[in-house]
Amino acid sequence: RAAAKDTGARAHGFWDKQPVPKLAEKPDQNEPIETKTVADVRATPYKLPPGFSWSSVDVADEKQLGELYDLLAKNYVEDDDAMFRFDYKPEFLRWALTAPGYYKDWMVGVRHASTGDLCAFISGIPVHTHVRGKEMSMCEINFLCVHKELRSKRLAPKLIKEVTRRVNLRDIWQAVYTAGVVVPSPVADCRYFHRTLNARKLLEIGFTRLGPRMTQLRFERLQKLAPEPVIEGWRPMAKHDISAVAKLLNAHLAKFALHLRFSDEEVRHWLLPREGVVSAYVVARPKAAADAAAAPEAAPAAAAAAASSGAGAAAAAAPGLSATNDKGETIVGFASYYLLPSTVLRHAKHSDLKAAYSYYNVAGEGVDLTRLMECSLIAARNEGMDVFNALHLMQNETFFKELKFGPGDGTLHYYLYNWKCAKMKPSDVGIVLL
Ligand code: NHW
Repeated sequence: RAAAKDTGARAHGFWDKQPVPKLAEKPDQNEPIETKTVADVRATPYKLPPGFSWSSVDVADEKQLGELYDLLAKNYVEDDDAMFRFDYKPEFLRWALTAPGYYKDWMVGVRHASTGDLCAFISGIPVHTHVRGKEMSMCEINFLCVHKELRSKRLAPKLIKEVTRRVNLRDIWQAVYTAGVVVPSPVADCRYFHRTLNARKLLEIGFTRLGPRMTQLRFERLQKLAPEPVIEGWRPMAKHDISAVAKLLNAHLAKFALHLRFSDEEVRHWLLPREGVVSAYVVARPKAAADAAAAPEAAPAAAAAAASSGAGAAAAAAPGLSATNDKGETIVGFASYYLLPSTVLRHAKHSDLKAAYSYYNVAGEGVDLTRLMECSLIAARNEGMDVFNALHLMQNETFFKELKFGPGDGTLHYYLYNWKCAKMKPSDVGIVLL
């Protein structure tokens, strides 16, 4: 909350010198802020304070993955009241960081020279990003973390400059990232919404409070969901759905001013279910039913046209999308969420909060987005999740009320590095970061 109130009045010793728009600016271009070549890039790493050394973290190595897990589990993001801290599990980190085509040297660690302990980290992975109709190879930045004992020593700017150098050496000049804090300058601001799945536990840990005149029993009843998903043809996504999901997803994402493009390999990596990490479902119509409905193929052209006209969420009314999978079924819907628990700090009874986060969802031909998301809520509840979180981006706002999501305290700001463009509405944003 405090961060969201930051209006930019304070000086930003580091960010003021970076190729990012100033907070007071209202850009209307769609272009890089600076243009350089690889020959302009410093060939050697930035100098660290004495006693520290750079160390690329090999996340394919169990021991190093464990070291990264420990650093983040104790020092990564907490809420404003320090009640919860993200607990990205090792398996999750491996998934998040071994993106197709990832580079080991974009996993930038800092170690204590004497003990070898990992004490700071930042990561980058390669992505194909579209910004207002322009496609670019970018770097997606995440997991910036400095050990609690080393805070406020300007180590974060060092990490950011070093990862920028390594990304630039691969001839990539733009990055996309999100943060709960305001620095120069967000391209969009999205709020978190929460849907209770385990009412009693959320009340016990203080995640949720009862409103006036609400009893726990009434609250529990209000949040009740059907025992099983309610859409016919809903089933876990399988390998034979990969190319159909890629078609459906890319056609859908083209509706948003800011989105990624996924290759089949990336869909396999990011969206095939991984137990305890990411869950994904499709709505599949059997071959015969699909023939009868004569569903058209995914229509990326129409969607792209809607995006370039800036139609944003209005494009939701475009003709329904569908794609045929490797078994001849027609895929008309797709839903996914990732599983990211938080540690409950200093609580006598509970040690973790099990949260599902809405990831990518497509309601295609004949599928209603609200019903699709209701199925996701039920699936997440059946997987033992306590809460289902979603940002108010893409078309998410359309189902919050009916499905009983409530607004949270947190705002997540979206950023582009070395890119100047007009600010976006949350409904223009089609990227979900982990
Ligand atoms: S956001 C999660 C960030 N991590 C956490 O909140 C974990 C807990 N906190 C910490 O570990 C998801 C530390 O407090 C951190 C700061 C490390 C956050 N984004 O070293 P100093 C991401 O990972 C600026 C951007 O003294 P510290 C995305 C701050 O404004 N800037 O602080 C990351 C100030 O600069 P200013 C942030 O507390 C995106 C300076 O750092 C920031 O010891 C990164 C202070 O440094 C944040 N979240 O350590 C940018 N937090 O100008 C990528 C603080 O205001 C850019 N700061 O004086 C693109 C790079 C690639 C480009 C490729 C072409």
